[in-house]
Amino acid sequence: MNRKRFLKLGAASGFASMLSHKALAQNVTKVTGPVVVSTWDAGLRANKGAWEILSKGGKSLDAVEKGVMVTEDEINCCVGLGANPDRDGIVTLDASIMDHRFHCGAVAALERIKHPIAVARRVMEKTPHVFLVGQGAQQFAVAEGFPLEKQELSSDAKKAYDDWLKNSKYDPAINRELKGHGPFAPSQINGDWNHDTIGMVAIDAAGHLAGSCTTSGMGFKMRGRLGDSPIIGAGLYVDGEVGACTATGQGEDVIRVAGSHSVVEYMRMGYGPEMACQKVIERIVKIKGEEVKKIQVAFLAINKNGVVGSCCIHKGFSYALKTNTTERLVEAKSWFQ
Ligand code: SD4
Repeated sequence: MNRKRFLKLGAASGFASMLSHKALAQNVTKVTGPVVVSTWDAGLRANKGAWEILSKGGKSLDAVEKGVMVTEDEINCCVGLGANPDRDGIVTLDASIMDHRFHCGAVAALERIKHPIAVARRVMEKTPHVFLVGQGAQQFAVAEGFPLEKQELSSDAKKAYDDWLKNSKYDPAINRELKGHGPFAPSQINGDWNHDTIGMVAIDAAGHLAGSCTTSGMGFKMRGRLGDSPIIGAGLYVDGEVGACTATGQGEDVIRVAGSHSVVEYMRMGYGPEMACQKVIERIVKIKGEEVKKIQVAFLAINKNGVVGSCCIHKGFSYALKTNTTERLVEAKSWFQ
C-alpha cells in the first residue's frame, strides 16, 4: 500500500472519531415499522419472502429464516444445493442464524440438505449446542426430518466446475464483482460466477432484531474449508440491545477481525451502522496492505432503531432494502472508489 493511501487511512480514522456525534445522532432515527436488508441482488427476492412475515406483524427470526430460504431454493452460484462445489466437486453448505437474545445456531460443511438455514435454527432450538458440522450436522438434519437430496451438481455449477478444472491452479477468490473495474485485471479473476452469499438482518414491528447467513462458501475451495458465514461473530452477529450485522466476501479476512461482532461493538460505542461497518473495513484494509487489492469484504448492519448502513472494500457491493415505504437495491459505500 502506498504512503498516500496510509495517510488517507489515518485521516479517515480521525475523521471517523470526529464523526461519532453525528453517528450518535443517526441512532435516534425512529423506526416506522419493520425493516429487512440483505446482501446482493438476490436479496430483493429474499426480502419479499421475509416481508410476508414482517408485514403481518411476525417475528424477525421467522422472517430471516424464511427470507434466505428463497435464495436457497434458487439456482445461485453461492447459496444452496445448486451452487458451486468445492474443488473435489462436492457442494457443501454453511449457515447461521441468531435472534435478539443471543440464541444462535449454525451448521457447516453440510451436504445434500436443501435448507441449511432451517437446520441451523433447529440446532439453536433443539440442541444444547450452537454449531454442528459435516456428517454430524447431516445426521441431525435427517433425524429432524430434512430429506437427503441427491448428490449432483446443477447444470450451471457443473459448467463452472468443468471450466475451473481446465486451469485449476488453486487460487480461490471471492470478489468476482470486481471484474471490469477496480484493481483487478480479468486474468486475475478466477471465474465470474462467484458471489452472492446471502446475509440478512431485520427488525420486526416489536423492535426485535434477528439475522441469518447462508452460503456454499468460496467456489472450488479446499475440501473442509470454512468461511465466516457459519461463524457467529464473523459472518453474523446480533445483539438485541444494539444492532445486527452480516458479512459477505473473503471469509478468511472477516474471521480474523471477528467482523460482524466488531461492527456491532462499534454500534454499541455509538457509531451509526455505516460508520461502524467502515471502521471494521478500515481495520481489514490496514491489516492486508497491498493484498487488499485482491479481496472484497462487505458488511451490512442495522441498529436497534432500524437505521441501516453498509461499507465494502471495493466498489461493487449492493444490498437490498425493504421497509413499509421502499423496496430497492442500494449501492454500498466503498473504501476504494
Ligand atoms: C465465505 N463469505 O465463505 C463467504 C463467501 C461469500 O459471496 O460471501 N460469497 O467466505
